Amino acid sequence: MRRSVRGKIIRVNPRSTVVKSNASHRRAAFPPRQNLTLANYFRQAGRTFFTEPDQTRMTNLTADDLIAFETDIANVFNAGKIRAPVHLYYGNEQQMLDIFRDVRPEDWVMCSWRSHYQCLLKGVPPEKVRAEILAGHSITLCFPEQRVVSSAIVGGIIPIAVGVAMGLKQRGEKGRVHCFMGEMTAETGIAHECIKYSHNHQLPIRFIVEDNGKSVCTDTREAWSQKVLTYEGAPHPMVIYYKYQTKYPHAGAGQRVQF
Ligand SMILES: Cc1ncc(C[n+]2csc(CCOP(=O)(O)OP(=O)(O)O)c2C)c(N)n1
Ligand SMILES: [Mg+2]
Repeated sequence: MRRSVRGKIIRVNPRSTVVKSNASHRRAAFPPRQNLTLANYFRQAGRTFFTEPDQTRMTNLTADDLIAFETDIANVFNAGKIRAPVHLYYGNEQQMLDIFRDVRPEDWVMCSWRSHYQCLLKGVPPEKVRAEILAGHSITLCFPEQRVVSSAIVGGIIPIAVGVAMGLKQRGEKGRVHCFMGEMTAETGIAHECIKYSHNHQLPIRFIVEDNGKSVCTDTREAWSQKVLTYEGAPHPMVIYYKYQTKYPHAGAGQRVQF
């Protein structure tokens, strides 16, 4: 275990860390971390709005399945067979599996340009996700049937996610919103406003900040001259924050491909 400025860092798997916050929003003592999934960890700590039991995972996919999917896409991309950008995940499989234990079929999953794992874990058939990626749509994958929506505009998906959550609340409909964003996006004004608005209106939404340390090729902390990012350690009751180390570049799979 290592310490961060705001709290204790816990190892979830060798490639990644989750930060336990000391923030004042905390509603209960943090449980010991051993053998806890990320979702259970946050739930027991009173750090999630969603209190349902978590046998809701919609697929039987494993971390290895997720990695194999991205490896296949990387190979196809490097072979020059995808004539559009791809943004691959790696190193956050366990956190994604944990987060999706608290995602139900009626929920909406809102994503950025990097969304292959979310589509798979929300139950879109892998061959359908693959076909869309090969057709050049990786950066804006939308599957209305499974309630997955993406936008490749930095911050673009966040107000849309808030609107969906507001709609669900106003109509009294079942379902919640899970809005994913990178750590640079989480520092933008639109993210801060949307998170504040959602909290003040108690909307059925949570925000997941995925910190790979980079905004394209720029170090996010250096860019902001900020050692600890705003939601690092998730010092907000509607935010789940996790850190991961990817082996892929921001876009593509490591080989220059001319479209
Ligand atoms: C409005 C807008 N400006 C710039 C870009 C180019 N752009 C794409 S991803 C990105 C960096 C985002 O970093 P982060 O939020 O940390 O997400 P990550 O890709 O690291 O997961 C930028 C600047 C964009 N897509 N939209
Ligand atoms: Mg990033």
